[in-house]
Amino acid sequence: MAASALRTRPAWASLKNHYQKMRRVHLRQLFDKDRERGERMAVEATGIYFDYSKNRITDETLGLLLQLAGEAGLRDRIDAMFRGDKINVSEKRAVLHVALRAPRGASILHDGQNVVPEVHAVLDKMAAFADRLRGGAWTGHTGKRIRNVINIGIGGSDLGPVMAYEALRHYSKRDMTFRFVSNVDGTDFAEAVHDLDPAETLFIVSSKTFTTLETMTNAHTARDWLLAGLKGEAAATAKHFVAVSTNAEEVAKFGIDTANMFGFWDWVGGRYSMDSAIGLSTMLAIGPDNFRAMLDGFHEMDEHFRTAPFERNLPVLMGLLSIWYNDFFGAQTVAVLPYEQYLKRFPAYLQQLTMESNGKHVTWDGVAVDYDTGPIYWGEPGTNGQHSFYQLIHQGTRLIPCDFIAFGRTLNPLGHHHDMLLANVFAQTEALAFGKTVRQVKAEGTPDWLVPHRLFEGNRPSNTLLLDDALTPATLGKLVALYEHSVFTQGTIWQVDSFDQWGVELGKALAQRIIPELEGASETKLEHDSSTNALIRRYRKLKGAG
Ligand code: G6Q
Repeated sequence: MAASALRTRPAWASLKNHYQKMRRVHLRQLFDKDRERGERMAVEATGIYFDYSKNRITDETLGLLLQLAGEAGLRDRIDAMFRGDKINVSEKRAVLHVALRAPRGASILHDGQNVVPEVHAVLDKMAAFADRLRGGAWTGHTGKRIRNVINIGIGGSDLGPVMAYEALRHYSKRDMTFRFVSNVDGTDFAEAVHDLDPAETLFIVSSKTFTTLETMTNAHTARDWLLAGLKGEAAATAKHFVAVSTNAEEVAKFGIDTANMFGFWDWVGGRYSMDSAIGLSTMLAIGPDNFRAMLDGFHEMDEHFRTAPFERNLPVLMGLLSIWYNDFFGAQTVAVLPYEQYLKRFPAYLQQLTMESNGKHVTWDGVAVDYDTGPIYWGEPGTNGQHSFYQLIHQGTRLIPCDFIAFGRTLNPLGHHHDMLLANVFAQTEALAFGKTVRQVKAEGTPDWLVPHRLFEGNRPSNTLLLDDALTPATLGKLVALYEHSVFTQGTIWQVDSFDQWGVELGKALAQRIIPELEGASETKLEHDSSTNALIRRYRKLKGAG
C-alpha cells in the first residue's frame, strides 16, 4: 500500500528521525542544559499561561511540528472553517460553531448569508425567556412558579449542558434546581424527578434531530409524569415543555408550541453546541449576562486561534504536542486533570469532544489512515486522582501525557485550601518530569532492597494551564474553545473529518431492530448471530415473555 499523504510529508520523516534521538533524552537533561527553559517554553494568551516546558521536546522538535502544521495547510484550514466552507465533507456541511459566539454586528457567511444576526435573534429569544422564567413571570399550568428545570438530551445535547452547569454552579440561581436526564435507563428519569412537584417543573427537550431514541423516550415519559401529576390536563404541556432543536416539524408533532422552540442550525455539530440554544439550561441557571460573558470567552479564544502566529498559538501548540506523543511516542491516552472541583465533568465532556471528533479510521478523502488518530482522553479532578490512578502515571510502563489545569484564584477561599491545591499541581508536574534518582532515594535512608520500588524514572510529560482568573463563565468559554481548536489542529494534521460521527449514528440505528424482538408478544424469527439470538431469548424468558 502506498504511504498516505501525511507519512510522505518531509516534516513527518524528519520527526521520525528526530524521535529516535529524543526518546532517550530526559527532561532532567533538557532543564539542566537550559536554565531558562521553564520561562522560555511558555506562552500567555487570553489570560491563560500555558507552560509546555515539561514536554519531551527541544526547539528542533517544535520547529518540526510547526513545519508539519505548515505542510498540512493548517492556516488554510482555519480560514476555511471561519469562512464557512463545507469542511465536514462526509455530511457536506459547514462547521461554524465559531459563529455562535461572534459578537453582534460581526459577519460570518453560510451559503452567502450572514448567520450572525440569526444567532443573536435566538440568543435574544433565549434571554427573554430566561428573564421571564427566572423572574417568575413564566409560571406553570397551575400558576405556580417554576423552580425545577430538567434538560432531556443525550450526547452533545447533554454533556455540554451538564458540564457547564456543574462548572458554573457558583453563578447559578440557587433557589432553582437543575437536573439532566440522558440515559434511556428509566432510573435516570425516575431519580431526577422523585422529589419534584410537576407543577413547578419545566422540561427542556434538547435534540438537534428530535428523533433520538433515548431523548424521545424520556420526553414521552416526562409528559406522562407531568400529566399524571397535573390530573391529565393535556394543555399543561405548553407551560412545562420547551424544545431546543433544528426540527420544527417533529417538535410540533410532540405537542410543543414552536413559539417555545429555540433553534439552531445544521452547521453546529452536537458536541460543539453547548454555546448554542442547547445551552438554554445553562442560561436559565446563570442568567443571560453570564451566558454572554461565556460566549465572549469563547470568542476571545477563537480570535486568538485565528490570528496568533502558530508558535504562540495555544490550541495549535497543544494540538501539535498531542500529535508528537500519539504518533511518534505511541502514547495511547491523554489525561486531563483539572484542579478545580467545579470542573468535575470536564473530562467527560472532553471525551466526547476529542474522541467523537478524531476517532476516525479514514481521511476526509475516504482513504484508510496508516497512522494513529485520536488518543483516548480521560481524567478526574485533582487531587482525588492522586490517590488512585496517578500511581500508574508515575511508575507504570505506559507514557501518559497529562494536561494539568489550575486557576490563580478560587471561588471558595477557605483557609489554606487553594495554596494546598496549587502546591499539589506544581508538585505533581515536577515529580512526573524529574522523578527521583537512585541517589536521591538512597539519600533518604532507603534500604537497598526497597530502592527499586521507590525509584521514579521521571520523564513523564505534562502541560500546565494556569489561568489568571478564577473559573468564570468567560474562562470556561476560553477553555472549551481551546480544546475545540486543539482537536481541529489534530484533525487537520491527520486529515480526518473531525465533524462527522458515523460510529454514533450506527448505535442510533442498531437498537431499533431489536426493540420489537424484545417487546413482541411472541418470539419472532431471530436472524442475528447465535450469541445475540440466545441473549434475546434469555431476556425474553427473564421478563416472562412468550
Ligand atoms: C454529537 C453527536 C451526538 C448527538 C447525540 C444527540 O456530536 O452527534 O452525541 O449530539 O446523539 O443527538 P440529538 O441532539 O439529535 O438528539
